Amino acid sequence: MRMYGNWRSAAAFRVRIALNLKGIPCEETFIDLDAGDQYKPDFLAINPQAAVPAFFDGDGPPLTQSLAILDYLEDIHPEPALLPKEPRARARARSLAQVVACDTHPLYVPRVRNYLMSAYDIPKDEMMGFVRHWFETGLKTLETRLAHEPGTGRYAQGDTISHADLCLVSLWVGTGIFGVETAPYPTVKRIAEDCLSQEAFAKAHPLRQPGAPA
Ligand SMILES: N[C@@H](CCC(=O)N[C@@H](CS)C(=O)NCC(=O)O)C(=O)O
Repeated sequence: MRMYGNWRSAAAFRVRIALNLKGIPCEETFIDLDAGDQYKPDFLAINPQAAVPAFFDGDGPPLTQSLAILDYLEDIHPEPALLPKEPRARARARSLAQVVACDTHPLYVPRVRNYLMSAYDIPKDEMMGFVRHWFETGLKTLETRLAHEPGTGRYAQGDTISHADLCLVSLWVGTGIFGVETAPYPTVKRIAEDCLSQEAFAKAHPLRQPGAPA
């Protein structure tokens, strides 16, 4: 298997963690998002959305969208399971994952940040305020839910790692990159730090990928 990713990409990070947990080898090629390599014709032919990850299992068109790739990995390699079997718990794990992947992460990807600055002439520090606002909104939602819902256990859903944790961690590491304060989110912090202490998460960490700053 192989995929196109980027060291800083939260979406590629989620996929990398699942691959590590399931023991699936995958070769990753890094696309330089800061240099705009996602807009080069060769890459647009792979993903017309100009985004990573783009994931290949054998020949044929790539799979895109990290949550769809996570579902695919779950289908072809069910063990260890990264979604609960019980329908309600499964839906809750997905709901928590989607808070991050559908409603938080899309608001701070490079194309949104760059468009804010170029189309509306918003200075970089104000754009970063926009990013931090949506980070904080996502983290606050997670914290409130995880601290109060009975489904929370050692991990976001019960005592087994699920897609919810992969997404939670992918948001959490971004707090360091974007300078978001973390003290108000102790439950998110507890789960993120527990996950990141485990090798499958640690070796997928953005700062351990080629191209990351030392
Ligand atoms: N919803 C997509 C997000 C994909 C995405 O936007 N990836 C970012 C990196 S995390 C990217 O490649 N952005 C390029 C850009 O915004 O120019 C997923 O979960 O895979």
